[in-house]
Amino acid sequence: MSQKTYVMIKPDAVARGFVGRIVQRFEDTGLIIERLEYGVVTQDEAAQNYREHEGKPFYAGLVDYITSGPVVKMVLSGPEAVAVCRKLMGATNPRDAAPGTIRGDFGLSVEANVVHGSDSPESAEREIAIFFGA
Ligand code: IDP
Ligand code: MG
Repeated sequence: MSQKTYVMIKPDAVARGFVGRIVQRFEDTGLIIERLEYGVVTQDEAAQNYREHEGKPFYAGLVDYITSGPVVKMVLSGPEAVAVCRKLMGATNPRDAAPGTIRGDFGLSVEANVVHGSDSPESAEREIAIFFGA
């Protein structure tokens, strides 16, 4: 059954020139890129996207970082899209992410970890609405 997920190439990866290579890896999965947009995340969008982390010590830094420069926002669809993208991204901390995963290959630190991807179909629906509207 087809599923949608929200993926975002974070500011560090856009600034370092990895957009093409990262988009390629998502395309290589066979998932369909339904939406793709370059832009800057607003404070409000960042707060909505990361509301589950509000109150954590890294929250302020996370919002500052995700709004610090342009990102690439995508909606991908296909079978098990959420899990397929999470697996391709690798562990949250690039130091723990396997080689061959996007974070394992391009990540610098847990803060600058290259990509965001929805963690469930429910999160995906919510995040797609935040960044692309209902
Ligand atoms: P995820 O991006 O793999 O789903 P989450 O736990 O949802 O990971 O955290 C959201 C983002 O917050 C991470 O991608 C990472 O950039 C940042 N983050 C998570 N844990 C830490 C931490 O302990 N210190 C600093 N930043 C963190
Ligand atoms: Mg998460």
